Amino acid sequence: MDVTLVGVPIQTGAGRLGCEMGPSALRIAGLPDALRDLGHRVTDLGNVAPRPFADMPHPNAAVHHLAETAAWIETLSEIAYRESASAMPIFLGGDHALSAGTVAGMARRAQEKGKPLFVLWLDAHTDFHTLESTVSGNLHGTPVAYFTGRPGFDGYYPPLLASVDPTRVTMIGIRSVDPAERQALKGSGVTVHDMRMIDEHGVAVLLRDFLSRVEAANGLLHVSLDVDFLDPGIAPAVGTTVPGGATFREAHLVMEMLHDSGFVTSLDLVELNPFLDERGRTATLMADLAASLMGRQVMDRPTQDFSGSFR
Ligand code: 6HN
Ligand code: MN
Ligand code: MN
Ligand code: MN
Repeated sequence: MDVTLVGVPIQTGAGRLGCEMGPSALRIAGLPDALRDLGHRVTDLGNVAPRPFADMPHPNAAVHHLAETAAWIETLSEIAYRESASAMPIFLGGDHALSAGTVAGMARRAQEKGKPLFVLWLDAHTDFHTLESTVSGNLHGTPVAYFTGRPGFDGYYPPLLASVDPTRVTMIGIRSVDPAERQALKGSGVTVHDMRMIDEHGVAVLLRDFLSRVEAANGLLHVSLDVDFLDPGIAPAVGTTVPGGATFREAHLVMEMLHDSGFVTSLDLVELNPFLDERGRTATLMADLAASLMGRQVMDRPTQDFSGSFR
């Protein structure tokens, strides 16, 4: 498969510094070579930069770095749309605000192909705030509201050229939802599978149901993997850890099922903050998960870890 890696060193959507090092850490963890070893033709665009921006105040005083984040979103929407014409784009984040752009661009691509876009949101959080409802002001809490076309972004984020039908968005791993998000999600059509659903049914049942809907609709599928989907015990390198996340085995199973489905057309790897990592273990795990999604069997993992070495 033709794969395009896009480094997205955005950190303005997060509440603390460090995500801008994410793309480097994912590369150092060996992701590009792991994909090449699987037989994919990999083009790495390197790290991209947002278009120029000017100050943009918002009535919600909590909101910070709005102009820079909006510039990123506009640039990424263009890149996702452009690159998905000829390859599967994999976005190396960078905080989760980037998905407002990548998913918007993929929605445009899907529209042009006359196919529906489905989104699998693997996260502890629902990221369903608007610019008005966010309390932290951290814009990584807003991408899903934006790309599903909720009002409240006009004049701030770039105009949405194609939106994602909320009934085609499924979230798995959820365990931290703010009151305003909970309210807005009710009746929105978004499918929210919290950790209890995983405990009671197993992640495979939930995912199989979603994948059968993608298949029935012959859709495109965008996967957005937030580091905090994973349990902080195995993935400490994220600014928004929440206890009780997905295990190594659950996460790999999700990736392997996604690979087997053959439906995934674009991927975000987001929220990795290498400043908070322990000897690169979270970066390595994220790279391993991406490799599983791209076809590596968990039993084929290298017995020796070459990540970080020259070879
Ligand atoms: N993420 N709901 C919280 C907030 O600040 O709005 C957390 C957001 C987390 C963002 O998961 O990418
Ligand atoms: Mn600042
Ligand atoms: Mn997130
Ligand atoms: Mn999260």
